[in-house]
Amino acid sequence: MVENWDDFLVPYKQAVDELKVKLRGIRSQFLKIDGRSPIEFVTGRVKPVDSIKEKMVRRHISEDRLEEDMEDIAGLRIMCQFVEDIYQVVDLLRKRTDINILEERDYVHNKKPSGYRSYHIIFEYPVQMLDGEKVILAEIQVRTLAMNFWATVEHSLNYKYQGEFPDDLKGRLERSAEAAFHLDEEMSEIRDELQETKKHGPDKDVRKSSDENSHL
Ligand code: 0O2
Ligand code: 0O2
Repeated sequence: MVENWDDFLVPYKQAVDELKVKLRGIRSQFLKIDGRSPIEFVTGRVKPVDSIKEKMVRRHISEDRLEEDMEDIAGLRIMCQFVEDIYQVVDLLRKRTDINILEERDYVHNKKPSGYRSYHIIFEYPVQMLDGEKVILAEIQVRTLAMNFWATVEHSLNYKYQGEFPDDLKGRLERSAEAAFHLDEEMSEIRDELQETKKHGPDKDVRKSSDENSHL
């Protein structure tokens, strides 16, 4: 039984604070070395007690199984510019020795019926407490800015209307999610084409200058 929620949540808060620093550190390192980072920004939160209680009812989780069965009490989000960045970030996370990944859910290429897309990673994370180490479960959601835009708006509409959308509105929300994904695909294509142009640009210049030389 949870006697005091504030006390129960202390290691989760510690984990979220630590992981925000660590994940934002990846971005800083990339920017320093490369000038571009696959991580655009990072947010995190401890699930509010009301949401924990609501999810316990919805998922039939008893209070004494909370630590084992509720994976997202500590939740982080990593936002990326491009879909490809998501997989680069996931690869980086897989190599880390400070987290132990238990499960990966690829909702990027297997969207949920609502239209939701993101890559979820469930992992164990050790927190140093006064009375020793405590290993907690946590979740990282990795998504593009467009996926985040859709999920944030859909979540707030869902909250307001408690998920009871008429079917036609559900369909429109799903189509909006698809539109957001098309935007992601289009952005990736534009980036690829720009990179191609950049790659071949100097070649053209070389050809041009050698052509010019041949006239001399
Ligand atoms: P709401 O109503 O959910 O939007 P900082 O000072 O920047 O280090 P700060 O201000 O404490 O940190 O918060 P941060 O990390 O910038 O962002 C917190 C917000 O991130 C939360 O908003 C959540 O919306 C969102 N968030 C991050 N990770 C998760 C996650 O895994 N699951 C969920 N559901 N939300 C997440 P608020 O302010 O709590 O309110
Ligand atoms: P919050 O408020 O974001 O913390 P579930 O049974 O769906 O609750 P499950 O199967 O254990 O959860 O995990 P899943 O589906 O891998 O991930 C659940 C989390 O993903 C949700 O947390 C949301 O953050 C996000 N998510 C999943 N589906 C949707 C969706 O259709 N729309 C939006 N906006 N977010 C989604 P919570 O606990 O619902 O809440």
